[in-house]
Amino acid sequence: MEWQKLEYIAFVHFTVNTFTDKEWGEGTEDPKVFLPTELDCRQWARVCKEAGMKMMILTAKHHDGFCLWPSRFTEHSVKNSLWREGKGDVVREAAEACREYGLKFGFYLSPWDRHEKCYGDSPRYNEYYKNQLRELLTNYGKIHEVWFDAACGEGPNGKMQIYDMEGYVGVMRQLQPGAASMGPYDGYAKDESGYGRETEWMAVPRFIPADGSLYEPRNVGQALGYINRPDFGSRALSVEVVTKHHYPWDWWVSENIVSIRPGWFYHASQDNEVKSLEKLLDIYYCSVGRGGPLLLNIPPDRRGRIHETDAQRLREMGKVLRATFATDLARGAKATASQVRHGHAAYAAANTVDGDHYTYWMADDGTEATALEYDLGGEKTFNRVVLQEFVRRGQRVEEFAVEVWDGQEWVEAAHGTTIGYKRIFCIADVKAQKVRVRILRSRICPTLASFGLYFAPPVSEILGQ
Ligand code: FUL
Repeated sequence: MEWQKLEYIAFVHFTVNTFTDKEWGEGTEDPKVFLPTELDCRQWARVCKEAGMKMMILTAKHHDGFCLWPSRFTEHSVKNSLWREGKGDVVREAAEACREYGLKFGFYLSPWDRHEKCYGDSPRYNEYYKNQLRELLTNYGKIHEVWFDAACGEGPNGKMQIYDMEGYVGVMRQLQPGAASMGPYDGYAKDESGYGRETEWMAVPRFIPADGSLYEPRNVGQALGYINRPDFGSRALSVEVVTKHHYPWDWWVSENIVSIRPGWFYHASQDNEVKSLEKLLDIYYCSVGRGGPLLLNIPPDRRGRIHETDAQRLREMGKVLRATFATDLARGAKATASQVRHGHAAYAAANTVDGDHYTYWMADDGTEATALEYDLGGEKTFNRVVLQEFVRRGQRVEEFAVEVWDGQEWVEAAHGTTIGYKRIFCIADVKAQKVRVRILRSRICPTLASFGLYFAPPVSEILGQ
């Protein structure tokens, strides 16, 4: 839950590809091609901070196998580049910059390695990979996320490496128990669009294999097959998973990943293809606003800096988001619920407008449809509605509506299916004193941790254009 609260995260793709103009390196690159002229991780961190991001995830090693830190286990790293005369360590500089700017730090370590000779000799390579994991998890302070990328482009004649995913995750749990993993069983990326689903269930059937490990690619693949089904999360499919296969469900968050440019790595030819502010805001509302974190990739250029265009876009995005969510107009509203669990104050409606995500409203067992009403104490104009379930008790709501009192009757302002960790609705400006949330369907008695109303001024006004 702490990890989900980060919401908006930077992905930083940087390696030899930046200098060879590739997306996937071959693994045969000369380390000397890695030569940023003005590497400045503090500039990356500053840009992330200004954008409102809470964490940075750096590609410590991409598929080409080149290490941005001087790993003891390979020569294919910054230590054989000319950058800082082979004495540099990008991972260290990035981790320190993040600490200085109050950002959390994580890394991407590609299991697929096109350089390492022992790749394909499964036990040996697994040991190599775990050794690198140990270096990164031991020498760089607190790590908050590890990205185990599932990509592998080896063809049928390529080397067949069986990843010891369970072992990899085990090393992470042992050395950094507070870190989340992208890959087996904390998060997953559905695609690379950055857009979450309209109906998003943060759950995945845990395929318990008769033989072999939980993290065996086949099992993960089977899980992903389910996740990508259009009826994923439906009652029917959920029942099928449990009754037919006897699989339990795991909490598995969909991480929304996308790059600010067409490529994951920097290419000068894409300088004019940086996503517009409008597009980035749309992605934000359709990712964070649908309950999953947004990992927005910002690739440093050959200088080792975030390009000015990207930096400017991110600064604007930060400004707009800050101005939009500056004041919660529902905070402290008079809140009532048609029903409160056991009639107890611990579950009172007021808990949804106290600004504390750990207090919540909850209905009685057996209640699946109910409503909460808010009196804002005066007319307020708003155009953003934010709801959050108390996900420590799981995700429950299947359909809900938000209505405003126009003086004569209740008028629907928003209607949705899932709420989950967070749901944000962008609606046309509406002025009202009374607002109500109707839970129309819930899988079990519903909870609500917070209800918020905001007014987003026009972007041109925020940016002074
Ligand atoms: C994919 C990789 O193949 C891409 O290069 C990129 O790193 C993306 C985030 O994940 O699997």
